[in-house]
Amino acid sequence: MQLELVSFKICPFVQRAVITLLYNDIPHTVTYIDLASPPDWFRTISPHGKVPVLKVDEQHVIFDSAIIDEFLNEISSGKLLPDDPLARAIDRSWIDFSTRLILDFSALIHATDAEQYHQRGKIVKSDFELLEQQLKQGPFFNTENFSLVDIAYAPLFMRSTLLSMDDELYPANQYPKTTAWAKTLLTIPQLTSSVVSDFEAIFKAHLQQQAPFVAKHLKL
Ligand SMILES: N[C@@H](CCC(=O)N[C@@H](CS)C(=O)NCC(=O)O)C(=O)O
Repeated sequence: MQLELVSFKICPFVQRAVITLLYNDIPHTVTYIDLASPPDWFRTISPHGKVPVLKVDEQHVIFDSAIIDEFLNEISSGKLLPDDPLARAIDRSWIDFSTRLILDFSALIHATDAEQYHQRGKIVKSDFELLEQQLKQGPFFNTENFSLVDIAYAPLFMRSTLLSMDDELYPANQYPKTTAWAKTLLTIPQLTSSVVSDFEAIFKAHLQQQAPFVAKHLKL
Protein backbone atom coordinates (compact mmCIF):
# COMPACT_ATOMS: atom_id res chain seq x y z
CA MET A 1 0.00 0.00 0.00
CA GLN A 2 1.59 3.31 -1.08
CA LEU A 3 -0.42 6.06 0.56
CA GLU A 4 -0.57 9.51 -1.02
CA LEU A 5 -1.90 12.43 0.98
CA VAL A 6 -3.29 15.35 -0.98
CA SER A 7 -2.44 18.49 0.95
CA PHE A 8 -2.58 22.25 1.17
CA LYS A 9 0.41 23.60 3.09
CA ILE A 10 -1.37 25.56 5.82
CA CYS A 11 -4.46 23.38 6.28
CA PRO A 12 -4.94 22.31 9.93
CA PHE A 13 -7.06 19.34 8.88
CA VAL A 14 -4.33 17.98 6.61
CA GLN A 15 -1.87 18.43 9.46
CA ARG A 16 -3.89 16.02 11.60
CA ALA A 17 -3.40 13.29 8.99
CA VAL A 18 0.33 14.06 8.70
CA ILE A 19 0.79 13.76 12.48
CA THR A 20 -1.00 10.40 12.49
CA LEU A 21 1.11 9.15 9.56
CA LEU A 22 4.35 10.24 11.28
CA TYR A 23 3.32 8.97 14.70
CA ASN A 24 2.68 5.51 13.27
CA ASP A 25 5.71 5.53 10.95
CA ILE A 26 3.49 4.91 7.95
CA PRO A 27 5.30 5.34 4.61
CA HIS A 28 3.53 7.91 2.42
CA THR A 29 3.98 10.67 -0.10
CA VAL A 30 2.45 14.15 0.00
CA THR A 31 1.08 15.99 -3.02
CA TYR A 32 0.48 19.71 -2.50
CA ILE A 33 -2.23 21.53 -4.39
CA ASP A 34 -3.28 25.15 -4.54
CA LEU A 35 -6.82 25.30 -3.18
CA ALA A 36 -7.38 28.63 -4.96
CA SER A 37 -6.85 26.86 -8.26
CA PRO A 38 -7.15 23.11 -7.74
CA PRO A 39 -6.17 20.74 -10.55
CA ASP A 40 -8.97 19.01 -12.48
CA TRP A 41 -8.16 15.59 -11.01
CA PHE A 42 -8.77 16.92 -7.49
CA ARG A 43 -12.50 17.44 -7.97
CA THR A 44 -12.94 13.88 -9.13
CA ILE A 45 -11.35 12.44 -5.97
CA SER A 46 -12.63 14.99 -3.44
CA PRO A 47 -16.44 15.21 -3.49
CA HIS A 48 -16.43 18.11 -0.99
CA GLY A 49 -13.62 19.85 -2.87
CA LYS A 50 -11.59 19.80 0.35
CA VAL A 51 -8.26 18.51 1.59
CA PRO A 52 -7.11 16.23 3.10
CA VAL A 53 -7.73 13.37 0.72
CA LEU A 54 -5.88 10.09 1.15
CA LYS A 55 -5.28 8.05 -2.01
CA VAL A 56 -4.91 4.49 -0.77
CA ASP A 57 -4.37 2.96 -4.22
CA GLU A 58 -5.55 3.53 -7.80
CA GLN A 59 -9.13 2.61 -6.88
CA HIS A 60 -9.61 3.80 -3.32
CA VAL A 61 -9.74 7.29 -1.85
CA ILE A 62 -10.70 8.46 1.66
CA PHE A 63 -11.65 12.00 2.61
CA ASP A 64 -12.21 13.94 5.85
CA SER A 65 -9.39 14.15 8.39
CA ALA A 66 -11.24 12.40 11.23
CA ILE A 67 -12.02 9.42 8.99
CA ILE A 68 -8.49 9.34 7.55
CA ASP A 69 -7.03 9.42 11.07
CA GLU A 70 -9.19 6.51 12.22
CA PHE A 71 -8.19 4.50 9.14
CA LEU A 72 -4.49 5.19 9.74
CA ASN A 73 -4.88 4.20 13.38
CA GLU A 74 -6.67 0.98 12.47
CA ILE A 75 -4.04 -0.13 9.93
CA SER A 76 -1.23 0.48 12.43
CA SER A 77 -0.97 0.53 16.21
CA GLY A 78 -4.67 0.92 16.87
CA LYS A 79 -3.68 2.58 20.13
CA LEU A 80 -4.81 6.10 19.32
CA LEU A 81 -8.41 5.46 20.39
CA PRO A 82 -9.61 3.68 23.55
CA ASP A 83 -10.89 0.08 23.37
CA ASP A 84 -13.98 0.83 25.42
CA PRO A 85 -16.89 1.77 23.09
CA LEU A 86 -18.15 4.61 25.29
CA ALA A 87 -14.69 6.12 25.79
CA ARG A 88 -14.10 5.82 22.03
CA ALA A 89 -17.39 7.54 21.24
CA ILE A 90 -16.58 10.35 23.67
CA ASP A 91 -13.23 10.84 21.96
CA ARG A 92 -14.97 11.04 18.59
CA SER A 93 -17.36 13.64 20.01
CA TRP A 94 -14.47 15.84 21.15
CA ILE A 95 -12.68 15.36 17.84
CA ASP A 96 -15.85 16.66 16.23
CA PHE A 97 -15.81 19.63 18.60
CA SER A 98 -12.21 20.40 17.62
CA THR A 99 -13.39 21.00 14.08
CA ARG A 100 -15.91 23.53 15.37
CA LEU A 101 -13.22 25.24 17.43
CA ILE A 102 -10.82 25.40 14.48
CA LEU A 103 -13.56 26.85 12.25
CA ASP A 104 -14.67 29.39 14.90
CA PHE A 105 -11.04 30.40 15.43
CA SER A 106 -10.49 30.70 11.69
CA ALA A 107 -13.61 32.90 11.43
CA LEU A 108 -12.20 35.10 14.20
CA ILE A 109 -8.84 35.39 12.48
CA HIS A 110 -10.57 36.36 9.25
CA ALA A 111 -12.77 39.06 10.89
CA THR A 112 -12.86 42.15 8.74
CA ASP A 113 -13.75 44.78 11.36
CA ALA A 114 -13.81 45.39 15.11
CA GLU A 115 -17.46 44.43 15.55
CA GLN A 116 -17.01 41.05 13.87
CA TYR A 117 -13.80 40.56 15.79
CA HIS A 118 -15.48 41.08 19.18
CA GLN A 119 -18.51 38.95 18.29
CA ARG A 120 -16.42 36.08 17.00
CA GLY A 121 -14.03 36.42 19.95
CA LYS A 122 -16.93 35.69 22.32
CA ILE A 123 -17.78 32.50 20.42
CA VAL A 124 -14.18 31.27 20.56
CA LYS A 125 -14.01 32.08 24.27
CA SER A 126 -17.10 30.03 24.97
CA ASP A 127 -15.64 27.11 22.93
CA PHE A 128 -12.44 27.18 24.99
CA GLU A 129 -14.44 27.37 28.22
CA LEU A 130 -16.26 24.15 27.28
CA LEU A 131 -13.01 22.47 26.32
CA GLU A 132 -11.33 23.48 29.59
CA GLN A 133 -14.20 21.93 31.57
CA GLN A 134 -13.69 18.67 29.72
CA LEU A 135 -9.95 18.37 30.45
CA LYS A 136 -8.75 16.18 33.30
CA GLN A 137 -5.31 16.20 34.94
CA GLY A 138 -3.38 15.60 31.70
CA PRO A 139 -0.86 15.44 30.28
CA PHE A 140 -3.10 14.35 27.38
CA PHE A 141 -6.82 14.53 26.71
CA ASN A 142 -7.10 10.89 27.83
CA THR A 143 -4.67 11.51 30.72
CA GLU A 144 -1.71 9.12 30.15
CA ASN A 145 -2.67 8.01 26.64
CA PHE A 146 -1.83 10.10 23.58
CA SER A 147 -4.80 9.82 21.21
CA LEU A 148 -6.49 11.09 18.07
CA VAL A 149 -8.11 13.79 20.23
CA ASP A 150 -4.68 15.29 20.95
CA ILE A 151 -3.89 15.11 17.24
CA ALA A 152 -7.15 16.84 16.35
CA TYR A 153 -6.45 19.92 18.53
CA ALA A 154 -2.68 20.14 17.98
CA PRO A 155 -2.78 22.15 14.70
CA LEU A 156 -4.73 24.91 16.42
CA PHE A 157 -2.25 25.04 19.29
CA MET A 158 0.65 25.20 16.85
CA ARG A 159 -0.85 28.15 14.96
CA SER A 160 -1.66 30.05 18.11
CA THR A 161 1.89 29.78 19.44
CA LEU A 162 3.27 31.29 16.24
CA LEU A 163 1.39 34.53 16.79
CA SER A 164 1.64 36.90 19.73
CA MET A 165 -2.01 36.96 20.58
CA ASP A 166 -3.89 38.80 23.28
CA ASP A 167 -6.60 37.12 25.36
CA GLU A 168 -9.39 38.19 23.07
CA LEU A 169 -7.83 36.60 20.01
CA TYR A 170 -6.70 33.56 21.91
CA PRO A 171 -8.79 33.06 25.07
CA ALA A 172 -7.10 29.71 25.77
CA ASN A 173 -4.41 31.79 27.51
CA GLN A 174 -6.89 32.15 30.36
CA TYR A 175 -7.44 28.42 30.78
CA PRO A 176 -4.66 26.62 32.66
CA LYS A 177 -5.49 23.03 31.68
CA THR A 178 -5.76 23.93 28.00
CA THR A 179 -2.51 25.90 28.17
CA ALA A 180 -0.65 23.02 29.84
CA TRP A 181 -2.09 20.53 27.35
CA ALA A 182 -1.02 22.66 24.37
CA LYS A 183 2.47 23.04 25.82
CA THR A 184 2.84 19.27 26.20
CA LEU A 185 1.63 18.57 22.67
CA LEU A 186 4.06 21.06 21.16
CA THR A 187 7.01 19.07 22.51
CA ILE A 188 6.07 15.98 20.48
CA PRO A 189 8.49 15.63 17.53
CA GLN A 190 5.91 14.14 15.12
CA LEU A 191 3.84 17.22 15.74
CA THR A 192 6.51 19.84 15.28
CA SER A 193 7.69 18.13 12.09
CA SER A 194 4.20 17.79 10.62
CA VAL A 195 4.32 21.04 8.64
CA VAL A 196 6.56 22.27 5.82
CA SER A 197 9.79 23.95 6.93
CA ASP A 198 8.64 27.43 5.84
CA PHE A 199 5.22 27.02 7.45
CA GLU A 200 5.51 30.07 9.70
CA ALA A 201 6.34 32.40 6.81
CA ILE A 202 3.58 30.98 4.61
CA PHE A 203 1.02 31.18 7.42
CA LYS A 204 1.88 34.78 8.24
CA ALA A 205 1.87 35.76 4.55
CA HIS A 206 -1.57 34.14 4.27
CA LEU A 207 -2.84 36.23 7.19
CA GLN A 208 -1.39 39.43 5.73
CA GLN A 209 -3.19 38.73 2.47
CA GLN A 210 -6.45 37.13 3.61
CA ALA A 211 -6.89 38.53 7.13
CA PRO A 212 -5.57 42.12 7.03
CA PHE A 213 -7.60 43.28 10.05
CA VAL A 214 -6.07 40.69 12.38
CA ALA A 215 -2.65 40.88 10.69
CA LYS A 216 -2.57 44.59 11.50
CA HIS A 217 -3.73 43.92 15.07
CA LEU A 218 -0.88 41.39 15.44
CA LYS A 219 1.59 43.78 13.80
CA LEU A 220 2.54 41.13 11.23
N1 LIG B 1 -14.06 18.38 7.87
C1 LIG B 1 -12.98 18.42 6.90
C2 LIG B 1 -12.59 19.88 6.70
C3 LIG B 1 -11.52 20.03 5.63
C4 LIG B 1 -11.37 21.48 5.16
O1 LIG B 1 -12.22 22.34 5.46
N2 LIG B 1 -10.30 21.76 4.40
C5 LIG B 1 -10.13 23.06 3.83
C6 LIG B 1 -8.67 23.51 3.86
S1 LIG B 1 -8.07 23.74 5.47
C7 LIG B 1 -10.50 23.00 2.35
O2 LIG B 1 -10.12 22.09 1.68
N3 LIG B 1 -11.21 24.01 1.86
C8 LIG B 1 -11.51 24.13 0.47
C9 LIG B 1 -12.93 24.53 0.24
O3 LIG B 1 -13.72 24.56 1.20
O4 LIG B 1 -13.25 24.81 -0.92
C10 LIG B 1 -11.83 17.58 7.39
O5 LIG B 1 -11.68 17.45 8.61
O6 LIG B 1 -11.10 17.01 6.58
